[in-house]
Parts: sequence; structure tokens; C-alpha cells
Amino acid sequence: MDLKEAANQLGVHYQTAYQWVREGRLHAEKIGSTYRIDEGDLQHLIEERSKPSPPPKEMRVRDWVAQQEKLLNHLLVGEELLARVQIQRLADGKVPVIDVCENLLSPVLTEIGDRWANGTLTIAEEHRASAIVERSLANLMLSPSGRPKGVVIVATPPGDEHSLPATMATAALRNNRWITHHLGTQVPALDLVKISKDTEADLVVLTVTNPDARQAAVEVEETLDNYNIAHVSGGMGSKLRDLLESVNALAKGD
Ligand code: B12
Repeated sequence: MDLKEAANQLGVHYQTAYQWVREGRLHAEKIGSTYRIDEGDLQHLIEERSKPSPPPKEMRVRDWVAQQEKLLNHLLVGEELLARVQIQRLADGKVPVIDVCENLLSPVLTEIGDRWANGTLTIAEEHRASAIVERSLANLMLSPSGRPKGVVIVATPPGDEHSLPATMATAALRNNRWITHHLGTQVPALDLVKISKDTEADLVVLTVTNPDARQAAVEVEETLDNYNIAHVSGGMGSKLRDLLESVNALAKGD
């Protein structure tokens, strides 16, 4: 058969089939200006393509600083695709979400914050970088299969617009098999109470990054206490490992 027919049977564009011939992936004989493909060779390639692709190899990151420099460079110039591919590779390589957050994203965001604070980065550049990180995190938010440990609510208190740390907390919790209702930022205390009751949540996690929101956080905590709702708060520099330790202790009934 000719290459056009072979491409049809493979379900690919003619140009793709031609590329495969050039790469030696599809054996073809050139007769004059046309290519002839043997039926057996075509079937062989169709079978090869129908096999499931092997699972991605597990990855161990040896040099987090190099990863940080690479991501920072992508973020500083707004290279969203490269940043997302970098983060996705780590996720595909089964690098723990906590490590991606604490060894890569947090240090890079801290550097971006420092550059903003000392005037070497504009607000626009900072916003662009954090928005890319926010979108990259979406792919880390999935839960593995297995019996859930319980239900958790994650939010920031009124006055705290820093959604990224709360998103990271959610990613860590979900990866740890907690059903996690991610409410984003600035949730009023009584609404937190209501949703905690509605979802029969075991715990509320408050993420407080803006120091000016600390008083509001205390007020939210007091309200949750009044309704006997368990809660735990963490701020800038708090570790996700400590968060998981607190919630996992709850699952064990400590
Ligand atoms: C991005 C950013 C913003 C973005 C947020 C966008 C978004 N979608 O999140 C925007 C532009 C909205 C913003 C606004 C402001 N920001 Co800002 N921001 C940042 C920046 C660069 C990154 C924040 C971040 O995500 N950090 C990385 C996090 C993930 O690191 P982390 O704190 O270690 O987080 C861990 C813990 O939180 C833990 N965790 C989460 N939940 C829980 C729960 C528990 C129980 C535990 C144990 C752990 C835990 O998990 C995280 C991952 O490891 C920081 C820089 C920095 N150093 O962080 C400044 C920074 C936090 N911002 C700062 C400031 C000043 C502001 C503004 C006041 C600026 C202004 N004048 O308007 C406003 C405040 C707005 C408000 N009302 O909240 C300052 C705060 C200074 C201070 N005194 O501490 C910082 C430090 C910048 C700086 N170097 O000066 N900001």
C-alpha cells in the first residue's frame, strides 16, 4: 500500500507517517517518487502503538537549588509553559508534593517577595510569577486512591489575600488522603462554622501569611472554639510536615 493509505490505517496525518518513515519507525520502500509499505510492517507498528506506555520513572531530585534557579528564571520572564512543564515533571516523577512546595515553590516565592520588597521587581512581575505558580499547583491537587482519613477545611482569615500557601496546604492534605474543601481566601468565621458543620469536617486549617491578618485569625479561632470545631493555624515559614502531623494525629485519635 502507499503511505497515504498507511497513514489512514494508523489514524495519523500523512506528514506524521512520512516523519516515521524518515526516522525508521515505519519501514517503507521507495519506488520512484512514492513509498510502498508492507502490510506486516504496518500491523507491527499498529500493535506497538496500541501497547500502554510504561509508567513514568520515579525521580529523585539531587539538586533543589538548581531546580529553584531554573524555576525562578522561568517565572521572572513569564515563561508559563516551561515553569509548568518543570513542575509537572516532578509530579509525574512522583516527587512528594510537600517537597515540591517546600524545596521549590516556597523558596522561589520568598525570593520573588524579597525582590519585590527591595524594589528590584515590580508588582506586575510579582503578580505574573505568583499567578503562574497558582496555575501550576492545580495539577498537584489530586488525591490518590484509598480510604480517606477524614474531612478538612482550608481557608485564610479575613484580611489575608495570600491564597498560595492555603493551596499548598490543600495539595499536601489531599495527597495525604484527606478530603479537603479548599475555600481560598478571606472566609468569614461564621461561614466557616456553617460549612464545617455541613461537611462534617474534622478540622479547619487556617493559613495566615499577612501579619496584619493575625488579629482576624485569632477572632476566627475564638469563634471556632465557641462552636467546638477543631482547628489548627500556620503562618509564614510553618512547615507542611507539621500540618500533616497535626491532622494525622487527629485521624489516629491522639
Ligand atoms: C505572592 C505574594 C502576594 C500576592 C498573593 C497572591 C496569591 N495568590 O497568593 C499578593 C499580591 C496578593 C500579596 C499581597 C500582599 N503582600 Co504578599 N507576598 C507574596 C509572596 C511573594 C509569596 C507568598 C507565598 O505564597 N509564599 C510562599 C509560601 C508558600 O511560603 P510559606 O509562608 O513558607 O508557606 C508555607 C506555610 O504557609 C505552610 N502552611 C500553609 N498552611 C499551613 C497550616 C499549618 C497549620 C501549618 C503548620 C503550615 C501551613 O505551607 C506553605 C508551604 O510550605 C510573599 C513572599 C514570601 N516571603 O512569602 C509576599 C509577602 C508575604 N507579602 C507581603 C506583603 C507586605 C503584602 C501586602 C501587605 C503588600 C501590600 N502593601 O499590599 C499585601 C497584603 C494583602 C493582604 N490583604 O493579604 C510581605 C509580608 C511582610 C511581613 N511583614 O511579613 C511578604 C513576605 C513580601 C516581603 N518580602 O515583604 N502578596
